[in-house]
Amino acid sequence: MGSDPGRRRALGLLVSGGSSLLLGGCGLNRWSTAVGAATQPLNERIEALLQGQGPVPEFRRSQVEPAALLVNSFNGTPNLAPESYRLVVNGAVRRPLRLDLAALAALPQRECVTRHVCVEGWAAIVAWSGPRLADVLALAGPSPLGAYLAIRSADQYFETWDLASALHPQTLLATHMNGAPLPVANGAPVRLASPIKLGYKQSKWVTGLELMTSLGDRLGTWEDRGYEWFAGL
Ligand SMILES: Nc1nc2c(c(=O)[nH]1)N[C@H]1C(S)=C(S)[C@@H](COP(=O)(O)O)O[C@H]1N2
Ligand SMILES: [Mo]
Repeated sequence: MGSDPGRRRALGLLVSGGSSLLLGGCGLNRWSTAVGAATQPLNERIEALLQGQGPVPEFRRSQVEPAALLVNSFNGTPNLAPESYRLVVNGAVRRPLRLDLAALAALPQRECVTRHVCVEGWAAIVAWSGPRLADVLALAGPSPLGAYLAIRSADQYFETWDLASALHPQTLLATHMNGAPLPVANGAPVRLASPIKLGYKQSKWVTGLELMTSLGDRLGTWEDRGYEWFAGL
């Protein structure tokens, strides 16, 4: 942790009102970017309250929009061999894991037909399927002190999430999209998919999950360049 927590808290209280209450779940706003990490703990609590933990209404399978989902990759397209793929789950857990694709397929499979929203101004209804992220984390025995999740990807993309959003019942580690195996361009073999976060939170080519008790210096590939951290929808 870079900054002294006492100081962060004080700054957060000072500037919180306008930034988090008025601008709420918007994808990008310069005000919250400017105050950035200083407001984060309070922002997060307020956004979590506004959002609640209930499931988002879903679409019908007939409503998926395959052509509307634009590929958005910033660091090339890693090709992960399915046989040697392992998902590392570590950090504040009792049982660090290295899961292969068979282990993920053995978990209960969910399908969520939800809207993917990119901050760049496009959206698409997609049917994602795979295990719930919550079920994968549960296998590792998360510590009660775990509060954040760091997500590493094979293209060096990096994300951090609040644990409540990671445990949301519609947050999946998707291995399939629109009824077919996930295409490489969309993150095969495993990507995050969730209707409660903007597209840039939804890491493709996920190789590592680390449960953390506090956020470190890096918040995420885009967040570290000023994009909003919570990025709730
Ligand atoms: N590893 C990784 N994940 C990523 C990205 C990326 O460049 N690398 N782009 C993000 C952005 S901005 C969006 S909108 C979605 C796009 O997903 P898609 O390419 O499957 O449409 O992936 C997100 N996850
Ligand atoms: Mo995006």
